[in-house]
Amino acid sequence: MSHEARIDRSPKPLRALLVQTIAAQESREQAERYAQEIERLTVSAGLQPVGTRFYALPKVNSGSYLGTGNLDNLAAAVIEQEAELVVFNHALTPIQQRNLEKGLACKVADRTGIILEIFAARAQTREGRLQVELAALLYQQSRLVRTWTHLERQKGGVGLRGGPGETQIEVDRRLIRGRIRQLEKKLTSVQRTRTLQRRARQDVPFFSAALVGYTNAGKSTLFNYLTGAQVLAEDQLFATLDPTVRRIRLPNRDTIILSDTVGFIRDLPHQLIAAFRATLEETLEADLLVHVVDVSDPEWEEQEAAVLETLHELHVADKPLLTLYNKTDLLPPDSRLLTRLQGRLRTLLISSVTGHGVDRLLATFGQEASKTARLVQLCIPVTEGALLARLCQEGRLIHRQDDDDHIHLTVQLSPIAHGRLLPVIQPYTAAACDHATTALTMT
Ligand SMILES: Nc1nc2c(ncn2[C@@H]2O[C@H](COP(=O)(O)OP(=O)(O)OP(=O)(O)O)[C@@H](O)[C@H]2O)c(=O)[nH]1
Ligand SMILES: [Mg+2]
Repeated sequence: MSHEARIDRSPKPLRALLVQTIAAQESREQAERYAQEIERLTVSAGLQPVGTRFYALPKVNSGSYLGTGNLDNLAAAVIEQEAELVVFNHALTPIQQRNLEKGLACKVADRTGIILEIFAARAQTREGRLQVELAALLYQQSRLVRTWTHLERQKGGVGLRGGPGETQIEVDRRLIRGRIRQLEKKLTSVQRTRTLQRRARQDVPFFSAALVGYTNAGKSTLFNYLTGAQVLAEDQLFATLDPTVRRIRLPNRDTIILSDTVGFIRDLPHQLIAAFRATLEETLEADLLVHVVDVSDPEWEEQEAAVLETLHELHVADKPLLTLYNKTDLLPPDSRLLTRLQGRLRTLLISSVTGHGVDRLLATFGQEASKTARLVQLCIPVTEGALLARLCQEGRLIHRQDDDDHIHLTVQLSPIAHGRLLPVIQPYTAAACDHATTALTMT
């Protein structure tokens, strides 16, 4: 057996000690909820959390983030817990990261690094992988970190294991700049192809809705419930990365298009937004944004606000928005929260697991779709069977009445279908038809 073959390709998860600070205006309870989130992120990143240290920190220390006293305490905890990595639930500057690594004699990752690591492991499509790699490089670019191993890895991520020495750093920097340029070029070309495909898709005359929301809110569970799709829905953060699109047939027989995409998170690294902007913007081109909120999470209000802020950053905050308060099955039926949320404008209470409220959701989709739809009254000769078939396929037949020579129709069309069919249906609009009938009676 060669030496290469004996190398363990699936090493044990690194033991990660978590650090959560409590800022001056924060309560211990809030910090504990933040700590739960970083713990789940750490697990999603394939690490093994071995405990959390809390530090009340009225002011961040620019050199070591924590200040000397706290740092000594943390260094002792690293030894005690046999931690191989310390994860800060905050953004660290490159200098802070380096000083912490020296002071703790252990690798240090920040919140952005962990999120990038998860994205790197999850990205499936070529575009997704390029975007994650670009995000990771943009993050690395400013960092003189010895931990950096990016170019040695197949996938993105920031490299939590091993890394080249300091002498390597200048070379790395040049390599990073070159690689960033290369990636940007590749992404532009992938995105150009996709724009062409999208144009073709935009011709599809259906109303479209996009699910958005905080990670783990239940978007994919709802998507699967509504479409019968098999998108990975799991109790882990950032289960979904690449967008999926499906058609759904509503009870009123309208067809709409629904998409599921990556979840958002508080303090989403801006490198990720930058790298994913093209994909996100495309998904968010929908007619309606459907914001899924996990109301069983004590932090739901903050999460809702974080999503709205991200939508703002993506310049889609002025789109029609429907809010779904999800996971209501986890709240007691007489909960004050449910009563409070009931009847809020443009919101629905649902459960994607039990299906509670889904009938109202589908009815709302129908109403929203018909808001943008155009009603046309037509009178087509009975000989125009092909046109009749096309109208039934691309629109919804509301009313039909046949006489000897003509079929009188009321058809609902989406704006796009209306635009496309206009040249064909123009001669048969009700006014044109009245004229034809009058002319006929006169002869
Ligand atoms: N009890 C309950 N659990 C739910 C409900 N909706 C989703 N879940 C659970 O919540 C977890 C996350 O669901 P996902 O559908 O993966 O969430 P997501 O919003 O797609 O998450 P990301 O893809 O990570 O952004 C899963 O364990 C689901 O089973 C619900 O209405 N009730
Ligand atoms: Mg998902």
